[in-house]
Amino acid sequence: MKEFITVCPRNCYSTCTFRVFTEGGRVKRILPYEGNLATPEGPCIKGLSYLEREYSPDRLIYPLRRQADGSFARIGTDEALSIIAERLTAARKRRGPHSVLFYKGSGYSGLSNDIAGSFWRLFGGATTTYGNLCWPAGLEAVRLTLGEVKHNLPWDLANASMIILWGKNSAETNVQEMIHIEKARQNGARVVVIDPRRTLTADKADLLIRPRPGTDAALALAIARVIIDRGMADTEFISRHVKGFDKFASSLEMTPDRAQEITGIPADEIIRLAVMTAGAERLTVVAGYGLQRYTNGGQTIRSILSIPVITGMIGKPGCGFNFASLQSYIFDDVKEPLSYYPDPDADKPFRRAISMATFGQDFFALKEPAIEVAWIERGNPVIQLPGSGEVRKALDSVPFKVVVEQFMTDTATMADIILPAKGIFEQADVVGSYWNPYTQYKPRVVDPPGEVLPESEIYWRLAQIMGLDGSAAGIPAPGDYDAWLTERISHTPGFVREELMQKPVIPEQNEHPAYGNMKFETPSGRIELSSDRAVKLWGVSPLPTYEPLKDFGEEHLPLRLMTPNIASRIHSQFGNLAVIRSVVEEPAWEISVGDARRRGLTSGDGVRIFNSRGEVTGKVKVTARVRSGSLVFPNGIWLGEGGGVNRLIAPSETDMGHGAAFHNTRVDIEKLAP
Ligand SMILES: Nc1nc2c(c(=O)[nH]1)N[C@H]1C(S)=C(S)[C@@H](COP(=O)(O)OP(=O)(O)OC[C@H]3O[C@@H](n4cnc5c(=O)[nH]c(N)nc54)[C@H](O)[C@@H]3O)O[C@H]1N2
Ligand SMILES: Nc1nc2c(c(=O)[nH]1)N[C@H]1C(S)=C(S)[C@@H](COP(=O)(O)OP(=O)(O)OC[C@H]3O[C@@H](n4cnc5c(=O)[nH]c(N)nc54)[C@H](O)[C@@H]3O)O[C@H]1N2
Ligand SMILES: [Mo]
Repeated sequence: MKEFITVCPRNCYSTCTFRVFTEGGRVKRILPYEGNLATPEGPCIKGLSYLEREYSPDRLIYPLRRQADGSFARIGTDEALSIIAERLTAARKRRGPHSVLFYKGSGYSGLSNDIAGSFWRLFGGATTTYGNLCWPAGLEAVRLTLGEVKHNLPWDLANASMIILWGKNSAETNVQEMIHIEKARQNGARVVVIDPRRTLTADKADLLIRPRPGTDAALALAIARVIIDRGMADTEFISRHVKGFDKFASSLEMTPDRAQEITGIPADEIIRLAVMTAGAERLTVVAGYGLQRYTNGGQTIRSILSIPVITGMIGKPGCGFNFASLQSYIFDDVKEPLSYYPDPDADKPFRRAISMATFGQDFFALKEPAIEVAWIERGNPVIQLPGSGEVRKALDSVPFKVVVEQFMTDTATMADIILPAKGIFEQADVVGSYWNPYTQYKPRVVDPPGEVLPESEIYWRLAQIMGLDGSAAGIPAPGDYDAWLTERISHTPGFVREELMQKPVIPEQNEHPAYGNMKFETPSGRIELSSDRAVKLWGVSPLPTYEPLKDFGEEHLPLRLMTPNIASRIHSQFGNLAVIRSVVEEPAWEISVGDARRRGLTSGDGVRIFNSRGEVTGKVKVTARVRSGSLVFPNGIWLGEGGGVNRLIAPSETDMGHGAAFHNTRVDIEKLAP
């Protein structure tokens, strides 16, 4: 058997390194790679399922074309590309390049993704999206405060004496982080989880605090106030490194009593937590992404970040604020979250952009030219975008749609032509991570099955058919792809390319502890508790504040809908595989015991969940793990399996960063007539 060291390119914190073995040109085995200190125990169940995913009988391996009766039939690659080229050229000729929509999701990470951008530039531009469904409110909050988005090495968590997992469910969404949290616990650290739900992560913690969803800023600001009032702030650190502390301190009207009213957490518990936090020798606050998917998400993250700042827990081992660390992206500038910043119009006239968070309404507001061709890759917008009812209508109105996909997803079923997408083992690439500090090389391990082409080759061939010079535009010819990749990774100082091609590498410029040199890339060069930039860019207060959630006319509905991520999937991926199906329960709508009793619901009942946007049906599960006043259903479930939660979710942006405020949603639930 031949052995390779490779990496999982999914949009996930862990970005696990693993060893893969091939024999006779087929993938045979997957084993851990201990050399990556962040992910030494090997991939999760999804990583192990790549054996099945690669050879799944459901995988799309030939181009398909929609027939008059709506079904799909196989066509040749040349024919498929010729039809697409013709439609693209015709649309551009008639109404200009902005009549083509290029939509990319987060389904695959790697430098090769840049080739799509090269193609659409060469084409003359396109209509595309700005913002991001995932994390931008928090990214922006960290950037406003600390200047850059980075944190200590993942295994440095073991040095913390107190860890607050604030709205992060590592046991499901970053399983590898649990290794380092467990080490910290063995070293005597206290672990606190703050989450409205009792999560699998909470089961492993010393303390669980369950605020009402969307109220964490009130909790954080009350904690800050107690710390300051009791003289427990680190005044020396503050005077040397922090801008706006006095303003912040005098703005703090959030008493524990007031926070109790807002969050539902008893005032004395808030005071106890504040004292424990301020007394910690080495505090690391790990904030997840779920709690910034609200209309107040950015301000919430700024409020939480104020705690390690006023206690001087920045720039030291075992300390810090872990939201994301972008230090492994040394070959790319993580363009998407940055694309609006500092200049939202930098890319004009190349692109006309609509917001991802409000895709449906923005689409219909587009004036000349209307969209004639849509190209969708690496994403499943029909179920993953908020307001998915409008999204479907929008795509329905597009005369010609191309979807590049591995499986027959809900989005792929809307295509006119489906091009089969590459699997993880079929093209070399370089993959960064927002948690794992290593930059990683992903070798080509096997040939693609059937007529699968990587996007780089699809674009190169299309350019050829359209009479465009792909090579000059940075789209490598099929035989030149490896040279293209090598070239991309050859000019970065402090980086050894040969080493990278053998094993994961932590770039020399990785700063640990993060911000250890106490230089902050903010306008003042200090940590900014008060930020003029926040006012200028996003129209929020210069200080962290608690802002009540917007309810979009649904105030009368009693339950808040939370749609977290689960261990067995990455969003809408993996749930179709037999090995995954064999270990997970059917998804159900989780409700608290009290809320269930008031409605006469028992586990297993058929239910209807509704608000003014529409309704979804499914089965209910009554559980003490959900807080009263909320309803929980995972995102990423396919329509045929009872998914479609995003139909109930209003398209709306977060307060900063152009994220999607998925969790503001209010709903009610009732039993279906038997
Ligand atoms: N297995 C698996 N791993 C994944 C993913 C996946 O789908 N599956 N997705 C990857 C991606 S793209 C992302 S963005 C990350 C997301 O991973 P996480 O950051 O963990 O995000 P979520 O699951 O959305 O939310 C985490 C927790 O926030 C809680 N939460 C929701 N609202 C609030 C609130 O108002 N306050 C507080 N305190 N907590 C709240 C939820 O109950 C949930 O337990 O995971 C990545 N890793
Ligand atoms: N209600 C609700 N909705 C949410 C969220 C939430 O918390 N609640 N979370 C949001 C978040 S954080 C995220 S990141 C998004 C994720 O939403 P998307 O970005 O749409 O990602 P996925 O659902 O993972 O779908 C990715 C698709 O890419 C395909 N794919 C994989 N590899 C390749 C490849 O190499 N080439 C091509 N062409 N395709 C490939 C996969 O088969 C899959 O169908 O969902 C968001 N939606
Ligand atoms: Mo995400």
